[in-house]
Amino acid sequence: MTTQFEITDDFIFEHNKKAGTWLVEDYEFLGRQLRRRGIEIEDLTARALAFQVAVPSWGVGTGGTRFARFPGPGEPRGIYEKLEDCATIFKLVRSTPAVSLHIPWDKPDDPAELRGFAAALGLRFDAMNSNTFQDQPGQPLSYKFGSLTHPDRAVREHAIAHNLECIEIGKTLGSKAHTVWIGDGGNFPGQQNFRKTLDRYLESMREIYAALPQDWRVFIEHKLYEPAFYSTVINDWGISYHCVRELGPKAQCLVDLGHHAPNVNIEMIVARLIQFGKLAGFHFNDSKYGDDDLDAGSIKPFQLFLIFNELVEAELEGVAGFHPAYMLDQSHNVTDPIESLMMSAVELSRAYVQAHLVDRAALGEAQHQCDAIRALSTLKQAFTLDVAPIIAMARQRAGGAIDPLAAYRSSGYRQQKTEERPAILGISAGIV
Ligand code: PSV
Ligand code: MN
Repeated sequence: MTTQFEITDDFIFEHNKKAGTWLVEDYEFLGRQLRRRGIEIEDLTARALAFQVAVPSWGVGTGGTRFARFPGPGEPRGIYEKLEDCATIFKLVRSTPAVSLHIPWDKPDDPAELRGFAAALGLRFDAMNSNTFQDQPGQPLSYKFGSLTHPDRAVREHAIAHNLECIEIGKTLGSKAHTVWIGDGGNFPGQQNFRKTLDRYLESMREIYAALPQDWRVFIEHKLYEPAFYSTVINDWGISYHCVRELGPKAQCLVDLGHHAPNVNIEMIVARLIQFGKLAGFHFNDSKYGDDDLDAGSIKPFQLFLIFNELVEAELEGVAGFHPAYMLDQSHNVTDPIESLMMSAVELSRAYVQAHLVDRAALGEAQHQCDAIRALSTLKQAFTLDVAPIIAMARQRAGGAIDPLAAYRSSGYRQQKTEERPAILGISAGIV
């Protein structure tokens, strides 16, 4: 393989020198401010250093809508180039050491080799993702009217076999979880029998569950609508919860932030799932109208904070069985995907650190005294504090960039990749 351009540690170090002055000043000032509140800034920086989120293999390609996809220059043309981009994100932000793989979009010919390639870049593999919402070229049976819930047993078996294959690949890659999202549902009243489709789903999922290695989990991802516009089989967290209960302890509910009706109280769903020991983890993104797949924290940062407030509370309490998998799931249609994923990872670190700022004793007291205003202002006090110096310091200490966006842009990475990766026709690198 010819040498590929990469952003070096030296480059990041030199870039940081320019931003370093203000960082030390701001960090010291914030440290003094926090000390007045009885908080030690170094404890928060340690939290920021520990926070990790996986990036989606499919997210580094330019996404699209059902109308069009506008490919960007220097897009990765296969999984090896996608991993290069994931490694670039990791180098700059240092909180994204894992990649969540989508099969067959990013199916490796040689999973063991891919694992080695990733490891050499400092990356590992997070949850696997199956795809039975699309027909693959030459596929003998179609998913047009469903996959795991299709009335025809042969189609269901085909979809089950695909999921088992994902688990097999994942075993070689070192993954420990499998995520199942199906697009199954109906577009017209009467098209599907609601009870029968759910029965068939559970029957199929039992076979997938039975194939899980002993130390794996299976994540069930619900979604309100799309591609089915009238009824979706696994439409909300209630159905998802019912299914994971039916399946057993290795099954948990995955929350994709875009998969709910507008204004749904997602943080409360998160709290419920934590309480029931069934929170698998997240597909983080943001949305204004539906499953927009916008960048995390770009539309409703307060909601993101409130979700992390629940997560941090559970973490601090040491709730049994609480180990959520954090992943991004976004579609970058008009931005450079590397920039979007970096900035989203930063937004998640921000929400995580802010949630650690909540004065939990004051909140508990306000709740006990039914003092709604004090409870809200306790949360707002944490949410409105600018913790940028903390997360920038954590990045720098981990060898990442103080200002990842500026460092990335000045590195010329995308221009270099544009030369190294001449476009090939027909790739569909992002979400279609
Ligand atoms: C479906 O909208 C989803 O959120 C699922 O996680 C898919 O695997 C992913 O997007 C990619 O399309
Ligand atoms: Mn998702």
